[in-house]
Amino acid sequence: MEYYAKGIEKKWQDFWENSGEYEPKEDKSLPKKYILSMFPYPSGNIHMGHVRNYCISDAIARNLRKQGYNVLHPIGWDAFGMPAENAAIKNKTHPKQWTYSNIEHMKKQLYSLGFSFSKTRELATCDLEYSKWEQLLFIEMWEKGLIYRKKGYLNWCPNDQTVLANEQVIEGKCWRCDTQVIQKEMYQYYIKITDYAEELLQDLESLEGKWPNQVLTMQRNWIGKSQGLSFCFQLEQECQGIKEFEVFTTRPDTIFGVSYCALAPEHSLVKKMLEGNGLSQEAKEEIIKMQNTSARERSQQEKCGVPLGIFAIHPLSGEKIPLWVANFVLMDYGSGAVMSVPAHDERDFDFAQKYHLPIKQVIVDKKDPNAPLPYCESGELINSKEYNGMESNEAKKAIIKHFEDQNLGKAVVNFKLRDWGVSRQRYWGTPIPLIHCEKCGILPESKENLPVALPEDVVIDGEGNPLDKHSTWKHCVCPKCGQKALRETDTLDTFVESSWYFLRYTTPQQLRDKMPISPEDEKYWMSVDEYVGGIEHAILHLLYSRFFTKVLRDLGYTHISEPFSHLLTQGMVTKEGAKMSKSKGNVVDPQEIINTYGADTARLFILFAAPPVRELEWNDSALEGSFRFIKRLCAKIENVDSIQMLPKIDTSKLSKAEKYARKKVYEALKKSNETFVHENGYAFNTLIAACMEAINALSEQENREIWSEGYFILLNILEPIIPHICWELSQQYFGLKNFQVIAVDNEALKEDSVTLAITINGKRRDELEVDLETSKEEILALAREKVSKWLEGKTLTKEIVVPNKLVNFVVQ
Ligand code: ANZ
Ligand code: ZN
Repeated sequence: MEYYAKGIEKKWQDFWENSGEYEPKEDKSLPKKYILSMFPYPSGNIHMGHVRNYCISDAIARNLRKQGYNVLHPIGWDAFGMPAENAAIKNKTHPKQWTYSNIEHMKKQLYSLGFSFSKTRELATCDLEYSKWEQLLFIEMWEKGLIYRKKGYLNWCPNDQTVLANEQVIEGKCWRCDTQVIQKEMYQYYIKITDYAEELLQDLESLEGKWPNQVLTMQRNWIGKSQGLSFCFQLEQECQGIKEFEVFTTRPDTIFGVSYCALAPEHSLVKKMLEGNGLSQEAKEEIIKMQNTSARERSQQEKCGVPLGIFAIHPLSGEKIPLWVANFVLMDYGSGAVMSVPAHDERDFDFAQKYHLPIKQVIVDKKDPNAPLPYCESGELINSKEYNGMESNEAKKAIIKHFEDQNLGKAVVNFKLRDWGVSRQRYWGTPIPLIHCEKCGILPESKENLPVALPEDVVIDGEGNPLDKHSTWKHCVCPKCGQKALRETDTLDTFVESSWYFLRYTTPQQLRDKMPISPEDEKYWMSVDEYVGGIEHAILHLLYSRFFTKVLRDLGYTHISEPFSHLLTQGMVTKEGAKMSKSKGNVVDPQEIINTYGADTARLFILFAAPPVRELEWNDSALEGSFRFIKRLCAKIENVDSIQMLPKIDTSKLSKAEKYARKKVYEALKKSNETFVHENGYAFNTLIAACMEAINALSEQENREIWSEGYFILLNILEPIIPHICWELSQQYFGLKNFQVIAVDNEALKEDSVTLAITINGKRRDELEVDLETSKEEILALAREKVSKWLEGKTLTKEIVVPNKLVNFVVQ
């Protein structure tokens, strides 16, 4: 058969679509699997990263269908965001039109790869229907007190004229346009993710072994739970009404090593000092300069500080401790002030050296008492009065107890996690459904008026917020008092949309306009059994999705606490060692591959080139090789002339080559069963290699029944990887197109011969292949003959046969 990919692939894609082959079944008594790949941003064209992502999830989904599962494998579009607006500015297109036409184009590209997505569950997050329910969820969260408005300094991209989340600032620059980010004070809406910090941390335990360790660690660090002691230092002299200030430490065991205290430039005590006249003009200017630098910039600067010229009293030793302002103390962590222990903290050490402050050791490493300072680990206490000789952990407890007993301080838990700032001053996003009324304050739009839709007639020129500039859109009436009011003109961070789309997918078409998430369907489909996507989402998207799931659970929308029971993070696609990207000019366009070789070749190459978690280096000749493999499969299968799928084969009469061919086929089948298991990492590359070996072995024998059996099994195994050609060949040669579970014939896997090493006085001389049933006498006779030249003229004193391993001759 001539391999003509284009015709075959179009034929089956049409067939799958028309027969609704990949739509999930309504029957909820069937066992289910929910396989999800992260939805794409409709940038214009699919890239190799998308191809890899969907090849992996598609192979998993197809294999599960074959196992009899009811499979949900949806696709959608993460459709709001800045590129649409940037395109609008550049090309004078409307973001909506740009987005939907990109979606159309990319959809065609995806379907031309034969992915078994459910068409009826598709969605775009910019669909009005999606906005409507997202706004309803937002309002319910607002009513529950989970959303608040607060003024604060925020990252501001002067180019995009928008606030950026910390995570969207990369090395001080905007993640999208690379512009230097500045600090700007303004009102923002925040979602209280910190209310769930403890649960978000705790539940990571249930994902152990199911999510990559690396991702679990990144989430833990991001949440950043610290336990320690919070207490006050009394000032030596009252300073403009202030008598004390609070510090937070995770190392109360080092308290006798404090040599100074450091305050954030925004600390209230520092502000008071700036008002008074205790500081020199020079010092004041220095501090104001610090205040005007973003927290982010400060973290990259060299440590520096200004002495305040005032002192605090050490709560245990009574010593006088100098106070400093330091650029490394953050106002929004702990209490914005620290007790500094240079001997046991890197940062404090550098600072103390720079400003010649005392360094006092209070912890020793018992194994290495002369270790250089700073020594930052636990150890034994010295120079610490009654705590001398205690272990760090013991001392921490004792010191905390002392503070609590004396009412001087208390044990506290702090998190690094900050509330999620969700408002953006952009046009192309979900409008925040809030209204500002002079009389009633800020209140949500009434639910029956949802969705609050974006106006279409906007000027998008890259300056300011188009919704704010629109002449009429923001004018509305207050839902409570009916007076004139103003709409909120901020839109939501697009991470909000991607935090619940997987729940929305479970709702079938006919219920979509009635509710955000259908309870019965949610109950059946959730959680996601395998989530496939890029490691770049290891923190934000996955954390926000986990958070939303918990919030929606508490609002009664879902019955689960963790949305993704397994996570598979795919590696990057690289060329010449670098990630494929437009800026590097090393992009391979999937469309070209499809045009030249067909979808199956692209799929086979992607899954054969590397296991999913690894980096995948582009390789033109391997692509050619994949194409040749499919052609070879088509050519070799012509040996099959029967419609027998699994003929009864009398194995007692088979030749060696025939047995070997069956063995290779069943080895591939066994490998297939092992490959599609999360814990084994879906190593499709070794599965494909096993199929190649099986085809070679099948070609080296001429038993037609074995060909039938072999190719029937191989088509079954390969269908998840190269579906079009497998459906075509299955139809041509086996008269049917459904794929099924085939039991492994363990008899066929048995070895019928073994290779034995022949050693003389323990030294390897040769080897010998014998049938498994060969007797010991026969083996020895054959072995003696094989190594006769080494035995000549020697006296054989002993002959040893270690079954299935070796024959040893002892000679003198
Ligand atoms: C004394 C000390 C001695 C500290 C020592 C550490 C080591 P994590 O673990 O990240 O929570 N700290 C407290 N508040 C701070 C702030 N607002 N800005 C900058 N640093 C702050 O870090 C807690 C430690 O970070 C605290 O423990 C405090 O320094 C510092 F050998 O107290 B430590
Ligand atoms: Zn009102």
